[in-house]
Amino acid sequence: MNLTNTNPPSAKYLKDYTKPAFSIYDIYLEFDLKATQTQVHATSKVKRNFSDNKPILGALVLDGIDLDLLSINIDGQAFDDFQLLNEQLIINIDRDEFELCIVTEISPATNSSLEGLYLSGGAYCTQCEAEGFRKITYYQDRPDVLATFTVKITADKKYPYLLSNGNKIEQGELEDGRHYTVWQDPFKKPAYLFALVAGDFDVLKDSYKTMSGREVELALFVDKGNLNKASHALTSLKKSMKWDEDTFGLEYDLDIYMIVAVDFFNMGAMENKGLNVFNSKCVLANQATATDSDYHMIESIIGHEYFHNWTGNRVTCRDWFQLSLKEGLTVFRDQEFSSDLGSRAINRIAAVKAMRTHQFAEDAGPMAHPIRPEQVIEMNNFYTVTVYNKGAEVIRMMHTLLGKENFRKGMDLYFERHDGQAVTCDDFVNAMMQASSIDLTQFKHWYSQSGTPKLVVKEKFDKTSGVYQLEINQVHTATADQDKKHNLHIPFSIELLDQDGKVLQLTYEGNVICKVLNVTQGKQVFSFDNIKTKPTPILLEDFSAPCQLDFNYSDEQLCHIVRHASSDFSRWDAQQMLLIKNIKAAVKNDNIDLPKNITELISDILLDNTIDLELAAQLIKLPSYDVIAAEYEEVPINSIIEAIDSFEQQIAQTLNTVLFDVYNKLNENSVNECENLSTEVVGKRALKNACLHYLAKQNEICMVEALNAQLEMINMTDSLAALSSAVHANHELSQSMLIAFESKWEKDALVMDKWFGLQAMQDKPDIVAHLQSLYSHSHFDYANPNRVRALIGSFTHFNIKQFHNENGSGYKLLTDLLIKLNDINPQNASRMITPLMSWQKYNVKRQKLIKQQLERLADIEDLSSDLYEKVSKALN
Ligand code: B3K
Ligand code: ZN
Repeated sequence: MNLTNTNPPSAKYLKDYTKPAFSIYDIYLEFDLKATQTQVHATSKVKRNFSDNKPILGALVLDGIDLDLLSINIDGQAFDDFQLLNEQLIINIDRDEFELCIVTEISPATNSSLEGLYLSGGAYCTQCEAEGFRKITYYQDRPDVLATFTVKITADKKYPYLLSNGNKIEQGELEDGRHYTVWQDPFKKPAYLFALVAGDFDVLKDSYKTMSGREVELALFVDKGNLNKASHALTSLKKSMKWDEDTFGLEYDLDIYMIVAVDFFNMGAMENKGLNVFNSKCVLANQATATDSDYHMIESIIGHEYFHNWTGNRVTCRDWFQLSLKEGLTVFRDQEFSSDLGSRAINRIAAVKAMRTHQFAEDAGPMAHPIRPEQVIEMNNFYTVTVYNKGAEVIRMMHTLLGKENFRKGMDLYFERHDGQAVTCDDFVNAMMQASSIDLTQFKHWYSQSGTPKLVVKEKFDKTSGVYQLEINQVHTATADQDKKHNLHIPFSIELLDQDGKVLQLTYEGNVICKVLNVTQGKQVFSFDNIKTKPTPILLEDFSAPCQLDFNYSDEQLCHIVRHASSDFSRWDAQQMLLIKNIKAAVKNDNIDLPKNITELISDILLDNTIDLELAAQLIKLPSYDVIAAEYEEVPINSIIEAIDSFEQQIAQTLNTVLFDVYNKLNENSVNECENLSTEVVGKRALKNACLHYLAKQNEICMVEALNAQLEMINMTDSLAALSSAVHANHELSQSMLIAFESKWEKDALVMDKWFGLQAMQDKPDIVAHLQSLYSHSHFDYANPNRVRALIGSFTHFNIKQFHNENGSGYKLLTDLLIKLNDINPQNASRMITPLMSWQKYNVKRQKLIKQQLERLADIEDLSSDLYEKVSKALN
């Protein structure tokens, strides 16, 4: 390993936080946009900070990367007492207040990192979170420096729209075909919320009347020709604005809210004040090009970015270690929004799946970190499932412990105290604690402790006394980043079902017991009386804490819950446990037959006329490979894939008639319902396509017809389901279907991403060569993260068998790509490396192969800090 040869990037620590000696409180930015020579004039008002009434001594430290420094002036005079050191500009000055003017030049056209100011297709746009503003000008690029921004943008008139944060206060024409606008944002903000966009767009406009009666202009900017895909996003925005008013009493604060869709973007979207920038994938949708899941995803991301206006923008983070302050809370808010608008159970199932597969894996691997990390090399590496999704679970636990009303009081107090400030996670918990008078001192360990707690539960029933007991043990194991662990305060929600499936009231010695048990010690026993026969417990109900559950359920108990629980989530959860248990048994015993009680259960679900159809779709699906893999220390990759495949084949065969009947019934009206997005029709499509997934395993003539008919449809959910069922089943039709799909959609980049994804999921021995040939496809572009993820991300995440082929070709393919991306776009490279990070989970042969590839990465001369942090952690 060569990682130590160069000057390695160093870590920053939470414990080292200090307030800066100076703060910039107002900035006037002027951009003269040119592809390779954009001049940026930054005029800042700077003031010295005080601590305990004493001035903080020290220089003004500004961050800057890839900037050409043209001049520095202080209070109108040229200034030269500065140093340029390690991507910082240090200004040595003994004044307490002054005006600083810095002129720099940057090159948006050659900036392929998609951070700072860059060109996406034909439009200029910016991405500054976390630390991208330093690629625009020298500045205090840290979230605790809040300033008012005024921005003048000058550009050629071939960019008709020149946008920035806040309100437009001026615009005008210039000579030689140029024009300008001036924007002013009245709200103080950190630099990471700055945005600039310049381009030629189609615009969808609307307006929203806030709860206090103010009219807000809404504008959605999309590439020319895409207006027919813009309305869902705008409708979602209005729903978000209303929901936040109804649920939290939070109103939008500017006169205009703008969203711009761009094709080249590293993440889903960015919540810049008043000017969100979105990955086009997370905005554009119509029934012909987007699936029902795409529609759902768009609604939730539009909501998420909108909700940041209060949780993130009005109240922001003191430092980046506090990222979960805004992200965990905002994910919780977007999950609640989706649950209030759609099905709560289906949304909860999706959130829990993400936790159990991705977050638990992160906790178990070399990148393990608490939701408030303590040390960071590259901040962009910490926009993780832990900070976001586990962060949201931590907020949800507080919601459970406090109850809805107290939680709302806590939110109100948080805004009352901290509006306009940059604060910490502790500030948030303190507001919750004080508003509710509930002690959250022990609970705070959730912020500093990494790892997934395991809850080992044992039951005891005494028929004579009618007492039922649950003994709950917290087990915490060391993680890569942390040896010592505390016992946590865990809200453990339960229900007890009697033999008829009725919920028993929880009592003990005359007292009613709340269903949320407060687990605070290493070992605790909870007793319940008045129970006549041994009940079936539903444990960790609704995933009331982000923990693993260890309880020795029998198949009968699990079937009882699936059949009788009143909560749809509990039914799904029990069904998962039942299937996981049996798939694991099949892995161990080399494919035992699928137990009859499982096929019966699936058949009964299919024939149930009263069940929610989307839930039924979830209940008949087998757990994914990831879910099963998470159960093992050393993952038996091929045996898991074979066991799942064998169970699917058995279900397809045993239940062939009922699957086909249900499929046909649900498909009856589908042509007329192509454009219908109601819950009912979405549910119909979901269940129908879950049946199709099984049915495609058979090459019967009726299936050939069904697959072809669905592919022809003008509804993307249906045509994609047909195509992906055919590909997964290696159906004889799959090749011709892929060709037909490509010729139909070759002009639509987002649909072509779906096609690239399916190409990569094919289980064929020459898949690596095939993927390499697709690098030359006219639609493929290494610089576009959507494309790279569609092709290679799908391969590494969903074509498990071929990616982990013991000839090592999958690992090498990914590493070759990472080496290329290290130069083009380090953030994307760093996201794509995830499947190599968990090398310890595989057999010795694979471990060796993956380590060889990690060593190759370690040897790169200009390894980015993004990859350096991950590769060094993986190899240590
Ligand atoms: N805050 C942005 C993510 C920024 C990622 C920087 N690498 C989107 C979001 O969470 O809403
Ligand atoms: Zn966010």
